[in-house]
Amino acid sequence: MAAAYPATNFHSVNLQQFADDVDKATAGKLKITVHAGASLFKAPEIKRAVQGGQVQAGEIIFANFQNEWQIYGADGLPFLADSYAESNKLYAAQKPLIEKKLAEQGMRLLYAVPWPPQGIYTKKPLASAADLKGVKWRAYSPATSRIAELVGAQPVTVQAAELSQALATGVVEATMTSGATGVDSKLFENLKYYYDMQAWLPKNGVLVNKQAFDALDKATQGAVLKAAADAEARGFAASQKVNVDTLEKLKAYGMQVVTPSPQLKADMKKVGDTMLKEWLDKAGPEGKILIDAFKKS
Ligand code: PCA
Repeated sequence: MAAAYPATNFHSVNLQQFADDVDKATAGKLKITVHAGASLFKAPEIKRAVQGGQVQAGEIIFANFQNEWQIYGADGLPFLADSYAESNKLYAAQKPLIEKKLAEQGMRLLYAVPWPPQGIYTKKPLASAADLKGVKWRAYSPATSRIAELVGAQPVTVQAAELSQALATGVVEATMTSGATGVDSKLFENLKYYYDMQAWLPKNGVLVNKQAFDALDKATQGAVLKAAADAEARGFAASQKVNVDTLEKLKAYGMQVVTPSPQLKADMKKVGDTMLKEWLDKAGPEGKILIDAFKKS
């Protein structure tokens, strides 16, 4: 099992628990070794590695793969689904499409868990989005790069495993991510402000190579699916708890955790509106069906 985030991150802890549950339920017949921290493959390489069978399973962040297929990026769009309840609804609408696409790609979705809501980390205070002009902005996905372009910042794509170093060396000076990654990557060492935008909740998905899964006997497959369903429910609850806890930790480390001004919020909402339009243009009829299903739910 290849994973991209540190072993102490709540997604990784949940994944380890999943592996332990499978071990127990199969009386040691199926052992899953979690390789966290992008130690096996870098975040953007994990999906292909699972598809090609270099590793039997892996955890990805769907939003990283928006350029491959727009539907993967739906949960990375600012202010489309910006609470846990909305995230759940969007997942329900996305899930059948993602399962079908992954099946075509020779994989199977085991479970998905949202990151906590995304906010903006900066060195200097932000009155409005104009204060982001020219700022070296760390992106982790096509959508977070696009946000930078729309506010006039300079996007640099850096995955979480390299974020601390990119900040320490001055390659980047702002980012948009969760409180969880803020704590994981000690963003308070280089940045001073966290604007709690609650803009979107990107999901991680745990995938298994279909051939590897099909090769398991029926009882083992059942144990994996049961442990996956448990991990999904456990992860959803953990994400909400981590959201509260990490914002408290950021404050304890001296970070200013700020409610965005109405102007900043309005500016970012406008960015979100533009991005949804662009996304719908690229996603075509499938995208419209997804958004309609989500809005109706
Ligand atoms: N942390 C990951 C993705 C979303 C999040 O909250 C990151 O910053 O790379």
